[in-house]
Parts: sequence; structure tokens; C-alpha cells
Amino acid sequence: MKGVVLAAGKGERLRPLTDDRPKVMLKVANRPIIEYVLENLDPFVDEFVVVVRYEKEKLIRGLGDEFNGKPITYVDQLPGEGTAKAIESARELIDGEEFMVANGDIYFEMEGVKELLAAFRREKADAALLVKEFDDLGHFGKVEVQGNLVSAVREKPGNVPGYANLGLYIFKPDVFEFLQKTAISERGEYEITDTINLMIRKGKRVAYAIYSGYWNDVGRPWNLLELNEYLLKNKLKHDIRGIVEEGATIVPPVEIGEGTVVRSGAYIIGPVKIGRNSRIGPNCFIRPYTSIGDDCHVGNAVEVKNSIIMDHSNAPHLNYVGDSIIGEDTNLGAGTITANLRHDKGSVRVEVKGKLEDSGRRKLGAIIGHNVKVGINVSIYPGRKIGSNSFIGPGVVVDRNVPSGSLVVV
Ligand code: TTP
Repeated sequence: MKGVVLAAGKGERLRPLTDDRPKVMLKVANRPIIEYVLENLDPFVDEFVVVVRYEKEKLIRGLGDEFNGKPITYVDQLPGEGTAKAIESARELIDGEEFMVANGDIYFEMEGVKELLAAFRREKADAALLVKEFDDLGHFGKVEVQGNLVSAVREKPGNVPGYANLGLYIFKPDVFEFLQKTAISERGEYEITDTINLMIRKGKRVAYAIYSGYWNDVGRPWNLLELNEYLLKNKLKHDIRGIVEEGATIVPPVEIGEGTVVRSGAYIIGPVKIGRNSRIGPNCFIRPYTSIGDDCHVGNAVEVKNSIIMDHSNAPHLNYVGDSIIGEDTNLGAGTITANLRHDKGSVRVEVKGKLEDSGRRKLGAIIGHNVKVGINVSIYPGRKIGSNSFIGPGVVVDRNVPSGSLVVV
């Protein structure tokens, strides 16, 4: 069976982190999101097909032509937006066999794939989809069921309980007839949920499996922090490959990659993951649920907590980084501080695609893109975004979002 992974989307809601790269290549716990998807499909498939479009060169270069020894074939998405169009793009590569499809930006455990396959076989179904029960479906579509089969998939009914569609499917090749007939939706996309409704109306059997494990649909910036926390809490093994100087304290579990040096006076409380060739300390405090990438520098008198610092980025002197995401090749000047708590203790709101959204988090710091130079003594308000390729001058108070490519001075 082939595993088709959808990775052509623009990831607009994750800007500025997706300004110049596909969402699925963003690293969480120091690994691109798409690798978790491939890993969980791996036991069930013998080849991968990855559907690409937005910034596809970075995806192809980063992921390569195989995963765990199984070949990856890349296919360009056909013209048009949406998941139905993305799946249709794999038509030429599906050779008469049933196949699996996963959104490239969802995290789920392998158990979900196993349950889905079992439901597909048990029901002798034409298609199957994985669902999860929620008290409040919020922005998810609702999967309606009758007995062991799906009876309809409804677009976002709002704040009602029900089963949400998680973005993991099995299809037989005759789905391509239905994909071709799928009309453009009101949102202007070709949606797989419309294809599934078409199939049901034509008497096809669509099975479902109810998944109760952890799942994260990485759409918004704070989802990266949630997933990072889950992975570090549940998957991290204590493994020190770098050099830890005498006088440094490490409270397991902490993973430290080859070539990384932890200098005296550093105090690291796991779970924490640090990549290769990074410089940590002396005299810094790294608190739980922090991932620091390769070639990073976290220096003297710096505190980092519950954050993601991507490759080649630095918080070198007197910084506080709390509940924040810092992209690649970014530098914080001495004394730069992220605020992560509102004085009224309300949950932090973040602008997503032009609209303010409630993150549901009482603590959320800054979301800083790639290749950003932040000057000394900059103060960043909770939930503010600084776009990629920006320069923030010394002493600036970042109390609003900064578009990518900006120069901001006092
Ligand atoms: P979405 O998260 O709905 O879309 P997106 O990735 O473009 O993100 P945003 O809404 O923030 O712009 O996509 C779900 C999955 O489907 C994701 O893995 C990307 C993939 N996809 C495609 O492959 N092609 C497409 O045209 C679309 C819209 C999504």
C-alpha cells in the first residue's frame, strides 16, 4: 500500500514561520513535522508519495528521496486549491491498489493508523476516515455516522459536540472518479469532505475509526508549542552525546546532540532537547519543554522556558525567552525579553490571517520568524509576531505585530 502525504499547502496561519518554507518542514522537538507523519505511516506502507507545491524545493531537499529505506516520490499538486485536488494529483502513481492519505501537518500516534486499517477491512469499505470525539467541534467539520458507517461530513457546524475528521484516510482507486467530479466549495477549495459526501450519495461504504490518542492539527503558532510539549513529555530519552562541563547541572530527561558544549553553571531541567554543535552557558537556566536546535547559542544569564529555538539562532546574553518560538538564523540582542503573561492574566490573543484569535493559553510569548536581528534591550509583548528578515533596533518595545522585512527603530 502507498502512503500519500499532502504537503502542498501555504500554511498562511503559521506566518511568519512559513514565509519561506513549507509548514511541514518546521521543526518541532528538532524534527520536521512531516517526519512524524511518515514514521507513523511507515509500518503500513511500502512507498510514500508526497504532494508538493508551495516552496517545494525546500521540502524535497530537506526530506530527500527515501524515508526509513522506503522510496519517496514527489508529485506537483494540480492547479486549484484544496485537499481533494491534492489527492487527485497522485492519480498516476496509484496502481490499482488501495492507498492511505494523511495531511502532512497532523500529528497522530501509530495506533490511529492501525485502528483505521482494521475498520476499513472489517467493513469491507470503499473508504475510511479517522475521527475523534470532541465536546466542542469549534472550527472542525462534523462527521455524522450511522452504525459502523459515515452518513455525511458537514462543514464546520460551530460549537457543538461530535466527531471531527482528523485528516487520515484510506481509499480505493475508484476515489479518483469522485475526486474529478468534486466541485469547488464556497471557500474556493476542492475539499475531500465534499468528495466523501459524493461517494456516500452513490452508495459507497465509508467506514470510520474513533481515535482516542493524542492528535494535533498544526495550523496555528501555539500548536507548535503544544506539540513540542507533548513530544518532550512523552517521547524524549535521556541521552547526552555532547560535552557537559563540571559545574553544570542536568536534571533528566535531557537530550544533548554531538558537538554541543554545556558550560559550567548551566542549569537544565528536563524534558529539554538540544541539537548538535550548540553552545549552552555558562550560567544559564533552561527549563522544561524547551527545544533548542543545531548551531545555537544560549549564553550567560539567559533563561529559556517552554520554547522552541530553531537552528542557527542565538539568545546569547541576559535574555528571557518564555513560551516563545524563534525561527532559524535569528539573533536576540543582549537584554531582549519576551513577555509571556498579560497583567490581567487573560488568555493571549494572536493575529492569524488578519484576525485576532484566542490562543487559549494564559502564557504565550513571541513568535519570531527566520533571519531576524533583534537589537539590545528590546521588549516584546505577549503573542506578538516579528516577521522574517526584519531588523528591530535597540530599545524598541514591540507592542504590535511587525511585518516581514521591516526595519523598526525607536
Ligand atoms: P490546511 O491546513 O487546511 O491548509 P494549509 O496547509 O495551506 O494551511 P493554511 O490554511 O494555514 O494556509 O491543509 C491541510 C493539509 O492539506 C495540509 O497538510 C496541507 C495540505 N494541502 C495541500 O496539500 N494542498 C492544498 O491545496 C491545501 C489547501 C492543503
